Amino acid sequence: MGKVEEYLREEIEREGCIHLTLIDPDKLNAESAARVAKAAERVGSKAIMVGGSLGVTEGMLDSLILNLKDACSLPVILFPGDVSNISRYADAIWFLSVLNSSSTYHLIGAQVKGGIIVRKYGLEAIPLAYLILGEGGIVSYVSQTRPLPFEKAELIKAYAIAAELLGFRFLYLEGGSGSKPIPANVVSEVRKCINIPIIVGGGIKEAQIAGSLASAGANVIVTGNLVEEVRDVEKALKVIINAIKGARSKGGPISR
Ligand code: 1GP
Repeated sequence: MGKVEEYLREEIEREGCIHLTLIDPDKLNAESAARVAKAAERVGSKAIMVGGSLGVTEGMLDSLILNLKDACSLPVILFPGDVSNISRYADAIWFLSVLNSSSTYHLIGAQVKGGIIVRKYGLEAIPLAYLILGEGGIVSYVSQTRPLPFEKAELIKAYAIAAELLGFRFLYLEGGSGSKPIPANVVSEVRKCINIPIIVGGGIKEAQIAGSLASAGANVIVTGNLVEEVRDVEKALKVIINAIKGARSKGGPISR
């Protein structure tokens, strides 16, 4: 296990549920990204994820990440939409497979191409099962995924169990950037059947939603859109992070 994963697991064990900030290089330039990262660090977000579904090149990532690193000391984790989203300057990469995609490219093809680059750059890879639910958003179109409906909890649970049995070390329940957030009951159903940490993202902009997802068993809450939309990033993130910290019960037991 690499340093970044070790750090995330320690933070999760200590706090139950943590917050990560997502920056999409297609939406924020290097300067704004640095401003967001600085604010995120100040209010207790634990890492910066960088990536997007469309319009991201390695050159864009390189300059943005170098800027981020000057502005804050949080680890930078790549969240790749494709093979073009790999930068040697990141600290780690979510090495992900879109488990409910119907395209072999998004299940294993991109990983075959990207894995060689990850090795060449010496990046820490964190194996991540990525499941797209609900409306799915743009990511479901570009990854040729038929999102799993929220009301089909049995199906979502079956995918989650398969992810754990296949050896993935984290599960990402993705509602799609800017889409309807995943209902808390879906997270609590999944929590009951797996021990790997659960990451939840997509459309989370309200404190009450972040808090209820943390109470339902999410170990990581990701917000992206929010930091692109608000004027006062620090204030907006603080509200979300305070809600996570104040949640009734937080996260759930995770396997080490
Ligand atoms: C998107 O889950 C992330 O891949 C975050 O979603 O941009 O809607 O916060 P938002």
